[in-house]
Amino acid sequence: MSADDLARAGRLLAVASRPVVFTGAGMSAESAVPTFRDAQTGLWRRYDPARLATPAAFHADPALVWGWYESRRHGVRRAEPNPGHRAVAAIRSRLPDTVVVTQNVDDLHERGGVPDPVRLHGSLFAPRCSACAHPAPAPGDAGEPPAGPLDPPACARCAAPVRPGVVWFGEALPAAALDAAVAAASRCDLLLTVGTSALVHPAAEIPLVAARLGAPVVQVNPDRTPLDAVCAVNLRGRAGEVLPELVR
Ligand code: BV8
Ligand code: ZN
Repeated sequence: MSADDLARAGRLLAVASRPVVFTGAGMSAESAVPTFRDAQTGLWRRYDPARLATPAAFHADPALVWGWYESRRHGVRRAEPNPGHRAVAAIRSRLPDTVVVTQNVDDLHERGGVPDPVRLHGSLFAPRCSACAHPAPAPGDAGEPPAGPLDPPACARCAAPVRPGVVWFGEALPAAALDAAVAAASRCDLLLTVGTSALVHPAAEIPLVAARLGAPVVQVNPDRTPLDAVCAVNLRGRAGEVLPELVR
């Protein structure tokens, strides 16, 4: 990332009043929360996350899938927001019309100072009944993360298995969240995309909505992504290092 690129991105942010910050799993990488495609830990190393994060996998083996999510939830509880999360909160406090849209299911934006991210893929902390959708209490933090399959709790209302409150592959995104994200991208005057491979749809359309309507897109990612083609400035770097520089 060149100083000139950082300066150009800083100038775009300085004149923005309605930015959208669009984040993916790379936002939490420096908080030691593995991105979706990073090597999974322990038992789940041998599973393709995209195959575990499906209704069919939960139906076939609820304990395996619930154990995986509980292991990830415990990992997030032990993680801390990184300087990138705090830089996003600084943008939002400086520009009150900022909308943060996240694909992540951790709570690090909230714990890092953004109380109201638009959550496209749900949350690890909002389990619900797999049958009647009755909200279930988020499990406690006591004890060690499960090292293997763990039977999900039963719904207090209908006794069906409780499921993670995330959007699985093949499931529709929450309509209200998707509508809010598209509306924000449609009226933003800058879209800052951070730590996403832009491979998962329909979330990956959000930066394209902004670009198509003429808003400049600034990308923060150490690697190439399909968004390289539409961004006005490409900051090749890690969120926890680049974002604090950008908001300085
Ligand atoms: C649906 C919750 C239909 C679960 C997740 C169009 C084209 C192609 C495919 C499709 C399409 N439309 C639909 C599909 C199918 C599918 C899909 O997109 N498949 C892809 C993989 C080909 N989409 C769906 O199934 C969606 N549903 O369309 O339903 C429908 C409609 C109506 C009615 C019924 C059905 C649902 C998708 C949601 C899936 N759930 N998460 C869970 O977490 O377990 S998605 C999951 O993947 C995460 O949310 C994550 O954000 C996302 C992407 O994974 P990662 O790659 O890990 O993360 P990310 O993309 O953010 O990449 C990491 C990036 O960070 C990398 O670029 C890396 O370089 C960078 N990085 C690393 N370190 C750092 C960093 N960047 C900055 N700083 C660092 N330090
Ligand atoms: Zn129920």
